[in-house]
Amino acid sequence: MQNYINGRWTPSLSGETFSNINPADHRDVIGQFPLSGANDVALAAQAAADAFPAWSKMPAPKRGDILRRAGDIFARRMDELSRIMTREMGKTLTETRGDIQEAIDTAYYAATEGRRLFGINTPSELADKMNMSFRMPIGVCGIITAWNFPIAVPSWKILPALVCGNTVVFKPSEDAPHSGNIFAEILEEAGVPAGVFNVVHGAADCGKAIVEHPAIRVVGFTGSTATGTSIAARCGALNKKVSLEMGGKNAQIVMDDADLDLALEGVLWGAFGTTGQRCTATSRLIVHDAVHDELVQRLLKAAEKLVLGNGLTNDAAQVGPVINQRQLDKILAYVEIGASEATLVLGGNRATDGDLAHGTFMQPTIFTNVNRNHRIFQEEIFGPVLSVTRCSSYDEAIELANDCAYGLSSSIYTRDVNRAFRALRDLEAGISYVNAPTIGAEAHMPFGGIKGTGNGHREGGWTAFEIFTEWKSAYVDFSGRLQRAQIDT
Ligand code: UN1
Repeated sequence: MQNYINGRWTPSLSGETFSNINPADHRDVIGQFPLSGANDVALAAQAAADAFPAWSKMPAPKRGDILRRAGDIFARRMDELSRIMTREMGKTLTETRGDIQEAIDTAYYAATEGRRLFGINTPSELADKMNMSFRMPIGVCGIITAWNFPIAVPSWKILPALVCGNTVVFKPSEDAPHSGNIFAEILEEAGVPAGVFNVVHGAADCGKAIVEHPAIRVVGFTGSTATGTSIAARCGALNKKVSLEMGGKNAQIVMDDADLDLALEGVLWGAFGTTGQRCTATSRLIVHDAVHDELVQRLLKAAEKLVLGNGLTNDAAQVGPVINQRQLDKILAYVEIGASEATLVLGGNRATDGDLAHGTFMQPTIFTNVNRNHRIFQEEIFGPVLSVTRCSSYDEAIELANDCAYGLSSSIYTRDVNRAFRALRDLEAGISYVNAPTIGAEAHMPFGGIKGTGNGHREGGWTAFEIFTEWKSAYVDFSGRLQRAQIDT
């Protein structure tokens, strides 16, 4: 398996590689991928810079037509690609199909945006003069993403960047490189010209080279807050535009008047779907005293029954593996911390029954009696670990939910319409749900968070186009004489 640079599949210049293994079965080696460095990034950035003039001058509706075809090809290759994705990152086939569907939605949205990309005209303050403003592409965009949504999250960045007329250097996660290559195959088949889209595989060094390369004008990053913050500092020094999607510690509030069946289904899906490995995953459950004991009891019963397994070989599997040993170790360390501060009521161990022993599986884990000072209440764990905290009023619930360094997603279960709208106003998060879990954002809505989660940008929907364009203000004076703004009024 190779890099994709200037329309050609090439190994890394150093010849070094890394292994991609199946997290559900570590005996299954998917392939060796190039461990690329700054020299490989330089080749890709040069190819992208060379491809920029022609691609940026192609009419946007034509670029949109190419992306529509990419959406069609993603749909055609759904079965095969979902299996490739499940094999390399572990979530179930139902979920990897959803991941691809999100890219299809994003492709079709970007395709139609090729015919919009609206500018704004305003009246001039002077006679016989016209003011207009329109979007311009920026140049080469460096895209660095995580492994948990190997197709959807890259699509949120790459497809808007391309339809706006930019070219791209993409570094997929080392834990999901195969999906990145399929992305390249699909864009090539759709008609994206050589050099417009490039894939460079590698680790932190490779990401750093993307951030540093002078031809790369925009950096789009999804990953940890620590890495994102250091990328932002570097981009600040280099005067690059940077869009960040980072950590979350998302809370689901359940009020005393909630539909408990619904709240239970919501938290099971939000906390243990994708093995809790979403930036939007529910990691805190804040429950009103009046329903706390009943909900917790029912939650324990239901979570205990969740079926862990390899999504490729076990159709009944609901919860896949944790991505790798490093992440499993981190989760287990948090379980130890949690056990010293709160009450462990479910799970807490690596799951090793039968075939599970071949992978990095983690039991769904629940803590109760968690308070706001506990580290498991405050810190992102990124695994199937849920903290339950009591509250005695709406105000306390909101205060608890907001007592957190992150601000991505949030949710409230209540039947009181006034309370629901108050929560939409009061929750400090980029995304809030009423009577739905914290996961499940749709491709045509702004996606992103406040506080430690982001840096003010939103992917998804119409807001993604703000990241990948600059505005041009244009003035046309058709008076035939010098008119001085602010002076000849
Ligand atoms: C992520 O975890 O980085 O809302 C993205 C959701 C998905 C996207 C998650 N549509 O959970």
